[in-house]
Amino acid sequence: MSGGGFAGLTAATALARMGWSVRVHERAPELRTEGAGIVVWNNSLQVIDKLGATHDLMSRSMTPPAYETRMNNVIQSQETLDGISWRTMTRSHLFETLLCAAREAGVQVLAGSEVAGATPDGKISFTNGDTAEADLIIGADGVGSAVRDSLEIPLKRERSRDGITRFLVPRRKAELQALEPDTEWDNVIDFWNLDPRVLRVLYTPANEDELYIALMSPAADADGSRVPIDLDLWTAVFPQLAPVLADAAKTPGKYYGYQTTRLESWTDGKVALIGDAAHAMCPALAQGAGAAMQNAWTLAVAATAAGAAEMPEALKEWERLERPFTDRVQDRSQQYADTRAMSQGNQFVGDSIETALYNPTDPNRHTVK
Ligand code: FAD
Ligand code: 3HM
Repeated sequence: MSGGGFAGLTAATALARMGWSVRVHERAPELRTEGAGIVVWNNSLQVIDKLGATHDLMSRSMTPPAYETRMNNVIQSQETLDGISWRTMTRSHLFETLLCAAREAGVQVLAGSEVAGATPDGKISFTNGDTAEADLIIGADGVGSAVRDSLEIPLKRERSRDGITRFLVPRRKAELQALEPDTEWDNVIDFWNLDPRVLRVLYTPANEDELYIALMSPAADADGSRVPIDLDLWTAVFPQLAPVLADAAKTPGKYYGYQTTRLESWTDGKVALIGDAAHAMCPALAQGAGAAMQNAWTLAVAATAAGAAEMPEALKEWERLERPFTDRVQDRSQQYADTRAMSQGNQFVGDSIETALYNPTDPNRHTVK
């Protein structure tokens, strides 16, 4: 396995629990994740349950009462998302949960081990000159995947005009309540402003103590996309968030431009790609890591059912069956990024929630009902 992120740890744990001997090579010198908060939905919650990690995941995560959307601070919708399982948390909590599950399953995780590339016949090489062979090689090494690039799989990258800077800050619930007493500060609140200027704050409580805030602006807006953030600008537009914006201004932050990566193929011989290496997407529907975990699980099931000699065909069949679900959520997320239509509220309905509701662990999911 190349990469010990959400995709790599999930696939590794699933395979180890299905009887494989698994080694994860992670380039970073320490095992940890970057970023702030994350939302996970039924599709990945089902996988986490199969990995035996539900108890750990629940311990420092929450389901907010509603996903609220505001335009110029006027409430457009408060979606309670009844019937949909979803959970908010810090990224480090999700990562620690998956790492713990991997270790319990007997996965060997090597930090400071950088993969240089792989070949379709099952050879993997490392930047220190070492090589190894395996029945299955998985490229879960993120949007800049060395495994994918070494196979020279053609890809298309689409960029959007907007992007986001993410922060993890203290909740400061009492201070926020004092500023706006009628607000339910446990909700996710998606604060949009489109006119006269596109600036958005996505406010996501991650647990009792920690808050994830994501500040969106067009890349062309130099002041809006500046890091560290322009505190005067953001506080002028979102005065009700002043205490948490002040915390965000203390950390450097990194502006991330929305983008989608689509590959001609997710597999080549005994090599499969999952997660951002295969299908990075815009975050509007909060499904990048969810789709990564979904595909990690279904790949593990498909590979386990195949013998070593049938691996290339089994991987192709896995892609044929599973990829359309990911293609669709990539397209939808890209469309939301392009149209900014999440600002209208009431968007977690119909086709938009197909991926959130998907259960990749249901063996009958591809049979016509
Ligand atoms: P990564 O997390 O990038 O992990 C790849 C790993 O591979 C890293 O640890 C890296 O160090 C390692 N690596 C890289 N190269 C090598 C190499 N050559 N050798 C060995 N190791 C290597 N998703 C959600 O589901 N919900 C959300 O709410 C959500 N919000 C998001 C908000 C923003 C602003 C963004 C940008 C993304 C968001 N996502 C969300 C998407 C999610 O972060 C990604 O889809 C997810 O992290 C992908 O996981 P991954 O394991 O494929 O890749
Ligand atoms: C959870 C989440 N949802 C939407 C976005 C976005 O549109 O940038 C980011 C997120 O972390």
